[in-house]
Amino acid sequence: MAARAKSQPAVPGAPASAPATEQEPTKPHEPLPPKSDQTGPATGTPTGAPTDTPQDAVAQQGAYLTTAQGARPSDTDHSLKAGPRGPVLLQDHHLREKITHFDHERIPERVVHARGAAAHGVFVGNGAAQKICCASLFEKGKETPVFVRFSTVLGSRGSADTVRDTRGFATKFYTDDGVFDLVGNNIPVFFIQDGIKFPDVVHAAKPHPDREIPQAQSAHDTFWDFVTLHTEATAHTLWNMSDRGIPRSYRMMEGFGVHTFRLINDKGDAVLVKFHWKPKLGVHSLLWEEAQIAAGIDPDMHRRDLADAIESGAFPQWDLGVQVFPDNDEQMFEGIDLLDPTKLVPEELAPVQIIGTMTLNANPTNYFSQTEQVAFHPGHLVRGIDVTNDPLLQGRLFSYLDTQISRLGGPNFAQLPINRPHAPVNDMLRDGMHQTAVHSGVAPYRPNSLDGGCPFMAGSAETLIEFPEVVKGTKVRAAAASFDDHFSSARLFYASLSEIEQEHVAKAYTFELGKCYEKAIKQRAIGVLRQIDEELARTVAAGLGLALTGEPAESSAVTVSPALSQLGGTWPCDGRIVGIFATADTDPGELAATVAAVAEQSMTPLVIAPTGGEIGSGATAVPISRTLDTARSIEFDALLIAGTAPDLRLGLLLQEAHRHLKAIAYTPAGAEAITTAGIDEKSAGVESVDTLAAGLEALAALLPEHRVWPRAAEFPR
Ligand code: HDD
Repeated sequence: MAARAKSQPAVPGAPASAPATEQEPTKPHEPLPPKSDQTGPATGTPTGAPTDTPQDAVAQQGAYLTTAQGARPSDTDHSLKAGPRGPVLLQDHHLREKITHFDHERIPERVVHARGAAAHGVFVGNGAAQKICCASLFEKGKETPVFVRFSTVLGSRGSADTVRDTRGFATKFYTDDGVFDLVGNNIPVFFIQDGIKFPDVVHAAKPHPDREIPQAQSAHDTFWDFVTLHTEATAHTLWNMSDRGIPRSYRMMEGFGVHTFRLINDKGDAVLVKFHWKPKLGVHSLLWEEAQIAAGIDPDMHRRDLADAIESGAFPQWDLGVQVFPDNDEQMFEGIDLLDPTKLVPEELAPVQIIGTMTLNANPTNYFSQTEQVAFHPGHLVRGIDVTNDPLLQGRLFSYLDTQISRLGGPNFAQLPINRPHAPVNDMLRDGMHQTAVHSGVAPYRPNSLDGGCPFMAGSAETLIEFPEVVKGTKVRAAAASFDDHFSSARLFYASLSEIEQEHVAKAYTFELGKCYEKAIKQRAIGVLRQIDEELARTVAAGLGLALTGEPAESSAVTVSPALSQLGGTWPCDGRIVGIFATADTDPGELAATVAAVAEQSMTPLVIAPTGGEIGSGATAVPISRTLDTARSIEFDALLIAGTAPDLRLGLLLQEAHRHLKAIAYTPAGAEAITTAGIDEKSAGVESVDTLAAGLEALAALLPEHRVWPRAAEFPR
């Protein structure tokens, strides 16, 4: 359907505005002289991306310390006093400026998704979406800069990365047509169906208001009270209890737009789509014990992993894909309501068609000005991409603009370097807190005759397309009847998991509910679990020592989507960490060659030894990266053991790695360490080798499957 003609009245009965040619006093021309913050030495790379950005020059000019006013103080370590032991003088402006600014350094953290890590990158369209969408970023070969922020949802800014939670996956595309934000999660369904319930679910999931505990956890009474009383949350809760809730790395997560969006082509034809990010490294997770250990040993695990991988040149990549559906009146597909964000459409029914690839290739140069100040909004759309009536999405369209005003201190946050569009900006927004642009002209309204008519309205071939959907209905606070189906999506996901993934789900429910105090809540949860799977409910009830209460599911019919399981494939090992345990007896030449060989395979070698320093001496010396004081199993994807040490921590390292199903190889010099740790040398994925080179070969053969899954059978269930 074509977009509404420009001269057509927006409100029925209102007079049509005059055609553009009559309205403008002059013909469109180049805009008035650009705002001082849009060109010239003050802006450079608008996002402050790590190039030779003159933005940095503005931040730090000259070699000498100055006050904020540019004067050079003589000393910054002592306040001005009446004598060295006397009182501090009120006239010390340098002191007051320094302390006052420090007192105001913090801004409110995000009300959700407070803890995050981000990276710059580029998106390249492959042209496959051009028939259905006129957005320039999807054109074949078109390169669009991006900034991506990954996050946990519940924890505050200083919380641990590896908690069980949903992960945010928000992408800002700086397109030629303006900014497009795809603000998604690593889970394709959501807890609630309507934005009006967002404050409720967040209040329930955040720490209890009396003691403010637990931090960054869903394992507490109010969360489980909410999700068992609001059974629309069943599918999202199940995804959180699955391995998806504890990713191995931000680089190894899928991303989902969750809602159904509308894409429109140049002819005005529309289709409905769901966006998917597919990681080239596959989808991998931690084990729960690893996640817990990491929260203590390395709470920055995911942040560090992302930054280290990018710094070492192992640039993470994702394909962007869409599932495409006809835009008909029902907005249903194979019985699945496309406006219900608690539902997913199996890829087997609607394949994900790849429309481009994103590479993250640069770390932020400043956490605050980029990762913290970035402001996403699902309503930041460009020509060719529009929203649908999903009531959750509609609520979000209000919330994100609003939150930035309190978080970033006013309405001018789009002028912050990381938020600036790369497209020219000529809005009629003026003044306000933190206004940094120096606008020219006198007539920020239109039409006007004083600024030569500028800014002009672009022609319909260039403007945003607000799809002219026919809307009618009775004003009502209600949801569609199809929104009453709260369990089919959860059943589908659970049935699609492999046996070991299902075991992890049962253990996660048992752990989380085991942390609740109220028996009635746990008992209610068992009733909800019966609606997903009878055996799952039985296992969790047994683990909690509860009766199998509630009713069995009315229907046991379930479809299966193999694409939802994480297991069964092989993936590239870029950025994987191989720990090599060596001692003073290890041959430095052989060790150096192995370290180099690991790096050549785009993996990260870390040499572990009983104490710090180097193995060998002189030019061939190999630096030691970790000692038995600083090494812990969670950091390594695989271990190569080339020595032993009379130290219990070496045993602990090996036992944990073994229990966590990590690939292990050992040379004859490492055999004693394996035996001392009590590891059966016949255990799956524990390889005895003659040389370090052979050990690396053995590990490289095991790592593409992420873990040695068959070893799980060796442990008691
Ligand atoms: Fe949201 C942040 C993702 C529903 C209100 N959300 C936020 C971020 C992500 C998501 C990734 C962090 C962005 C960043 O890194 O800065 N949110 C989602 C997804 C949702 C969703 C995938 C459902 C499909 N959110 C949602 C609803 C509301 C909000 C229904 C309110 C009605 N979300 C917010 C917020 C935040 C936010 C309060 C906090 C900080 C911010 O926006 O910038 O406005």
